[in-house]
Amino acid sequence: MAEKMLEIQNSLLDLDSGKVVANVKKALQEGLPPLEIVKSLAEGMKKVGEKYEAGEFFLPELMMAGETMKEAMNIVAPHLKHPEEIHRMGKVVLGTVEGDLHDIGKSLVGTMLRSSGFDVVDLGADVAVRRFVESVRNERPSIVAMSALLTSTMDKMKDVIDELDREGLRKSVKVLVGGAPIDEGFAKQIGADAYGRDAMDAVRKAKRLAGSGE
Ligand code: B1M
Repeated sequence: MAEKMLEIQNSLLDLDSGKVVANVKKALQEGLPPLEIVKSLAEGMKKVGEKYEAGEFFLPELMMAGETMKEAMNIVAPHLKHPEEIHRMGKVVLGTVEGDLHDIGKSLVGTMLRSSGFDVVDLGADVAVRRFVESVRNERPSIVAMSALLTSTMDKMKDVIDELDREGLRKSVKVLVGGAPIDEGFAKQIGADAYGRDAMDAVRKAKRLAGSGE
């Protein structure tokens, strides 16, 4: 299994989307756990990020890897679902905050939440503060989940919380935050209810917030 997982990671690092798709399909056919495939893709993406930081990759490579990751996730996602459990855990409104176009981690969190039984309303990336607030008003979720990947956009999370407060909606919803620059301390500082370190931790925290966590 470890070898297959490494193949998936390496094909993503090689920016060979055809090979990534083929490797993912093959892994599914061979019965490898879909969750392990997702973890391999996320690990591959992390390494792509490291290459970018080391000056070995540039924006076009990042974009290519991002698109490939999404394509691969679309193939794996249906295999993660357990239809009989869907919608039992409550509703989550999810999005990447305003000014921030990074949506791979957010989508991964959404996929994992869905496969754990949450009904996820994914607002996408670059979601305006007002849109989060209106969605809380209209969708009546039990959790609003926000992702930020840029230090310049993370404060938008506080703007959403403040706006929810002003509109009298804060008490009706729990706030879950995450993303590379976010940590427990920041989450506390802005008044969020929980911080998710990664997609798995986000599910764990969402379950806890929904009252059925470990
Ligand atoms: Co950008 N980017 N990017 N980028 N990018 C980062 C974030 C950066 C750290 C790279 C770097 O310089 N080292 C840096 C931010 C620096 C900072 O703010 N401190 C950066 C920059 C600067 C930029 C631009 C400004 C570059 C430019 O234009 N000059 C620009 C900004 C555009 C904008 O948003 N307005 C930009 C653009 C892009 C691309 C479009 C090319 C592409 C995004 C494609 C897409 O998302 N559709 C991109 C990418 C791919 C990255 C890196 C390389 C990888 C991000 C990623 O997808 N990781 C990233 C460097 C890095 O992270 N090492 C970088 C894989 C993903 C699975 O992980 O998103 O961290 P991640 O999600 C994790 C956890 O964080 C967590 O769970 C996920 C998985 O377990 N998590 C949550 C995320 N959301 C959560 C929510 C939760 C809980 C957990 O609860 C709700």
